[in-house]
Amino acid sequence: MDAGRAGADVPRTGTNKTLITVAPTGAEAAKDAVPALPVTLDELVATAKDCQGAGAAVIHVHIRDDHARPTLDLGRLTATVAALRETTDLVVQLSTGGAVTDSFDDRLAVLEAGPDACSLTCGTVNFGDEVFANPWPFIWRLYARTQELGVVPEFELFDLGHIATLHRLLDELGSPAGGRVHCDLVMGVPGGMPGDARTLMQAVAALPAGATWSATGIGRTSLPVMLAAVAAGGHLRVGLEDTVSSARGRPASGNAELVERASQLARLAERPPMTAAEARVFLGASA
Ligand code: KMH
Ligand code: ZN
Repeated sequence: MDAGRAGADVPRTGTNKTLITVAPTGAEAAKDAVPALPVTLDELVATAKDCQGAGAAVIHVHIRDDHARPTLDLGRLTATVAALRETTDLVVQLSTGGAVTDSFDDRLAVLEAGPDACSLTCGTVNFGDEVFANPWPFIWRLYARTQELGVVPEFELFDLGHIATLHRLLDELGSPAGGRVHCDLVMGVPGGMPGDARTLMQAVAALPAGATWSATGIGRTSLPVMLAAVAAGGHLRVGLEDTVSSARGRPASGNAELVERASQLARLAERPPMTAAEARVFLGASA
């Protein structure tokens, strides 16, 4: 693992702009509890347009069925990719994580919906009272399939051990589709790495040389992780998948509010939000 490491002082921004990803829905929050959650295709498209207007360049997509329950139905996923492409310029990143109850085969089949990009979690992690399972053989198959199909993976890292697995994956299978290694540090999951500045810097220091990275903090860790990521020159993921409030005790009005706040911080740091077209170049996703 040491061979691919670069020191914490190596800048990994890759640009003087900030990539903002919105994760608008997730698989965990219930529509009853979070009315602003986009669960229908119309709601998702409206959210996507608003979030692009607020500064997002990538959308991380989970979808729901007619009862607002998480689903990996391939027909719905394919229609969702098409609708988002028609109505926005956003890089469409489908979740291959799904819900903790989804099978490996269904999660692998997500790639057949033809997205620009996908999430690819690099290890198993306790997930509150559940387990988010990502054993090595599944990670290997999923990554190999992204290479075959030309889908750009974003490596989701919930724990420091996941970074060791990312090194092993790149060593064994080589570069991702698009040629860029972009990671997302998912911090503050109960069971994963804590969402604080010290842990963020340790994780960044362990990334493969040349990798770029975003960070997101779950729940109350959202703000500390966002502030630390901006300070360290990283990129941002925000949205109701990760946090449903904009301040203690104040539910977010919607995803666009969370994206707008991230955009303001990025501008304050003089690394304004990337456009979707810039994000495609940055991530190696085709136009
Ligand atoms: N819903 C979590 C179990 C991903 O999208 O790739 C997994 C998740 C990660 O959200
Ligand atoms: Zn997700």
